[in-house]
Amino acid sequence: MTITITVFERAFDEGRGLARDMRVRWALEEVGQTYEVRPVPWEGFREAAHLARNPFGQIPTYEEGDLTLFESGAIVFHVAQKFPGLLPADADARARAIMWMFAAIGAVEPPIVDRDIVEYAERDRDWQGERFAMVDARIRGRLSELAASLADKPWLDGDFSAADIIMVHVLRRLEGGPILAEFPSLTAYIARAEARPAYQRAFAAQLALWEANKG
Ligand code: GTB
Repeated sequence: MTITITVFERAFDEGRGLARDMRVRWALEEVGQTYEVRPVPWEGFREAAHLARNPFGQIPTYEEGDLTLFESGAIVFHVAQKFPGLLPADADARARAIMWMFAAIGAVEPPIVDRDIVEYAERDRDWQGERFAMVDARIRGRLSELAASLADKPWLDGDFSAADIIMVHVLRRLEGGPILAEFPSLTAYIARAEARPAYQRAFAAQLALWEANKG
C-alpha cells in the first residue's frame, strides 16, 4: 500500500531537517517502508484539500489507503505499531517507549517551541529579553532532568525506539544555539541517532527536496 506524506515544498530551515516531516521520514526509513511525498506550497496550507488532511493546516500528514493522519507523534506511533522495529515486543517496555514518546512531545518540546516563538514572533517586544530568560531556564531545567534520566544509556529505555526518533528530533531544534552545548550527553545522544543509516537516508531525502525547490 502506498504511503504518502505531506511536507513543506520549500522549508524555511534551509534543508536542516527541522520540520516535523523529518520524524515521519525517519520512522519510515527505520522500518524499511518506502513512501511518496506531496510537497505543499505556502499558499496550499489553507486550501480545502490540505485542511481535509489536517484541520490545522499543517504538515506533516500521512495517507495510507483510506487512513489519513495528522500530528507527527500520532503518525510515528502508527508507523511503529504497524511495522516491526520501533517498539519493543515486551508489554511493559512497549508502554515505557510510548510514555517517552509522549514525554518528548508533551514535556520537552513545548519550551523548545516557545523559544522559537520568543525569538521570531516576539522580537519587537520590549519584554523579549525577560521572556528569553524564562523560557531558557525552563529548557535548561528539562534538559538537566532528561540528561539525568538518560545517564550513560545509549537510548531512552533499552533498545532504540520510536521515542528516540521523536526525542532526538525535538532536541535537534536547539542545535547551533547556546543551550544544547551545555549538555554533552545529550549532544552525544543526538550524534548517535544521526549516525543511523535510516536517519541519514531521511535527512538526505528532505535535503534533496530543499535543494530542488530553493530556487
Ligand atoms: N503538533 C504538530 C505535529 O507535531 O505534527 C505540529 C505541526 C507543525 O507545527 N507543522 C509546521 C507547519 O505546518 C511545520 S513543522 N507550519 C505551517 C502552518 O502552521 O501553517 C514546524 C517547523 C518548521 C521549521 C522549523 N525550523 O526551521 O526550525 C522547525 C519546525
